[in-house]
Amino acid sequence: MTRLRIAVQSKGRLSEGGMDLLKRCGLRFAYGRDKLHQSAENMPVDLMLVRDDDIPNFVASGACDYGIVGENVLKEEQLAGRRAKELEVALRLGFATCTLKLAAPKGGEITSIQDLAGKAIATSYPAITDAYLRERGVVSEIVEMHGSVEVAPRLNIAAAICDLVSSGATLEANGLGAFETVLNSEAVMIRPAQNRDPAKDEIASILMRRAQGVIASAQTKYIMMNAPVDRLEAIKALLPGAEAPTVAQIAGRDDVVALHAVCRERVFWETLEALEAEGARAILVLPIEKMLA
Ligand code: PRT
Ligand code: ZN
Repeated sequence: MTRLRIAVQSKGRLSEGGMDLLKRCGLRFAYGRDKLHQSAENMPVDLMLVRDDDIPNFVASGACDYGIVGENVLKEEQLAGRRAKELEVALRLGFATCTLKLAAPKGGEITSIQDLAGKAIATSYPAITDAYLRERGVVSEIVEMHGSVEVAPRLNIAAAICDLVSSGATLEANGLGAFETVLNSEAVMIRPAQNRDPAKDEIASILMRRAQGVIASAQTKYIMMNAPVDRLEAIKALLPGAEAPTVAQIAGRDDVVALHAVCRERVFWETLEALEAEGARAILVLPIEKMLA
């Protein structure tokens, strides 16, 4: 029987998020994970656990059908002219978000990309960095490093760096300031753009439809409250990303109704306080576990 093979990072920032997403999509894996393979017990899906940098090539070569990888790695492989050019993004997964940024020592002479002309830039993403600068007419020397890129300026290996940033703590700790965003990235599901096996695509489409529900429900909340009838319109207007809330009678009351709504955007404390100020009471915000839109 046909089985879908997905490449997932074996350990690192993409592995936990990737495995978690697949499990939330209903895949169950047997205990006793072998080093390279894992098979779902309840769906025709196998995982291949590898280094993230190898994932585009594994999918492009047909060793795997789909893969979960950061857009930064996909783009690097595509620009470096390897087989990854024939890949496409099937679904954006909404985790492992980060930004590839150019940064240089704070208070130093480099504050914009023009200052990088003729200078050395350390990065793990040489193809992306080079293409970005060339498109802007800046010619620099790219120094390829794999790991601890942030120490390069201090060691005089390079004048600036181009590295991934999430919280910004690493740049801060190394006295570096970012001055240009090169790429925004998140985890994506990739596949070959052409010549896919329709039977495998069918399995993948079930999985991706579930994944869309998981991703959407992670940001979505169910909100319930008692609302004064005369403030109903003002209260509805405060609900973030809610479509047509449900309004229900409360037994024995004609001044207050029960209001239920699905909010497709984050619900902050400020929103709850604003609702309360409009007279809403007994406000509950509940997580949504699964959702089919
Ligand atoms: O062994 P393998 O090659 O599989 O793992 P890896 O070391 O290449 O990958 P890993 O697990 O570090 O990252 C995998 C993917 O996670 C990356 O390709 C990105 O798509 C994504 N990601 C998201 C990040 C970050 N956030 C991130 N902050 N990858 C790396 N970082 C590093 C960054 O390089 C820098 O050193 O974290 C540091 C900065 O973090 P802050 O929070 O201090 O800004
Ligand atoms: Zn890697």
